[in-house]
Amino acid sequence: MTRTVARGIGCGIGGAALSVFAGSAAADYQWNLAPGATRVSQSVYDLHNIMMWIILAIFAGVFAVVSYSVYAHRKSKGHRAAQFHENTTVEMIWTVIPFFILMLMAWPATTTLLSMRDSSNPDITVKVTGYQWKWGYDYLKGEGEGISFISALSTPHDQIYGKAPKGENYLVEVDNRLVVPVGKKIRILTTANDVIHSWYVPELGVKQDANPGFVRDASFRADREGVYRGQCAELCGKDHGFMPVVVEVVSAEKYAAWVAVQRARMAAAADDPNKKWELAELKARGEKVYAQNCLACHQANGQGVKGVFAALDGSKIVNGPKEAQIALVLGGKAGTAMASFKQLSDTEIAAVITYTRNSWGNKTGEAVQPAEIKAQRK
Ligand code: HEC
Ligand SMILES: [Cu+2]
Repeated sequence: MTRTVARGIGCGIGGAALSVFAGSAAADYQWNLAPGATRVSQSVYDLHNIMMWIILAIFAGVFAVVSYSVYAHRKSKGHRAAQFHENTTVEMIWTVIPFFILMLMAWPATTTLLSMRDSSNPDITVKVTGYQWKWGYDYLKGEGEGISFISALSTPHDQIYGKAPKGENYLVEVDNRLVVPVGKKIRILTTANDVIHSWYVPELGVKQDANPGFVRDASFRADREGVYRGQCAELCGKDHGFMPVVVEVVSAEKYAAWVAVQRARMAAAADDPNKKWELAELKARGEKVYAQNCLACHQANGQGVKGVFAALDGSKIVNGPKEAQIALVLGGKAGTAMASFKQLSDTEIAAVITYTRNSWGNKTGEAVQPAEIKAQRK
């Protein structure tokens, strides 16, 4: 499967026209939209091509008449401009013909739009949550129900900062892909935790905004197995370009196997909230939680970004009473980029707080236990 993202986003009318002339569209569809892997994305693609031909025909017709008129009735041949206005016949013609052309275009466009909006009778329902800057997937209904994970960019920092050559799927690769079975109707419920994001996979014909406080839906049924890549398509802050979407469409058997593996992984990872942890254990676990959830703003060295993201190294809150810090991480701080992290487990929050209280220059020597987080949850 070739990469689509640049194509999907970068396609302009000029590009599409070029590919129409290029003839072998399949070989050179760099310039065109992706035909995609669903019926909807195929009809979006066809729709686009039909419109291009109609536009080209109108362009050619109008341009031919104008060119002919300019040439055949030029002043040097002694032609004089006609002086008339309000010609009912002409006005009728130029109203009726465009009306029929518009009808001709509206019919397939409306059919496609209606099929895009139809998310009835899904086989599998997945809630997609946009976070600054990653995606959360919760399988709500259908085979795989209960599976839940976070999907974050996996492109190494060295590639991003130019210290290593860029890989094949630069900025469109993730640690955990959304895996779905081929030929099944997948309903996506989108929402967001902080700001507006948009879940966009051109080859699946889905682009759906994810709004905080609202749930929207979309659906797709992939006809072909493969890996389909997209990106967040709603400017959502500093790392907007770093929260790609990767969907892996697999056979029914592979999907069943994937579900089994996820179930086992989740069972193994389920932490006993009453377990008493050692400080070193918590810190090690917390470092991972920090890298996944906090590092983008507060930075690896805990210094944050001056004037934008508070420093945790030397912070009064991080070195003060732990209740206040727990409350902040659980509840976030209204009106700032510091969002609530209540979606993390008690153990994860305990670990990340312990990590921040015992890293860089912070030396409280205190471990925060999962039970303390649980007690403070409302
Ligand atoms: C999207 C950016 C962002 C992310 C991600 C983020 N924070 Fe924050 N955080 C902020 C901002 C901004 C503030 C300052 C809020 C204010 O104005 O008081 C802050 C403040 C804090 C403070 C208080 C610091 C002080 O002295 O005021 C703590 C503690 C903290 N964050 C912990 C965390 C932890 C733990 C995580 C990860 C689980 C995290 N933050 C993730 C943006 C972020
Ligand atoms: Cu986003």
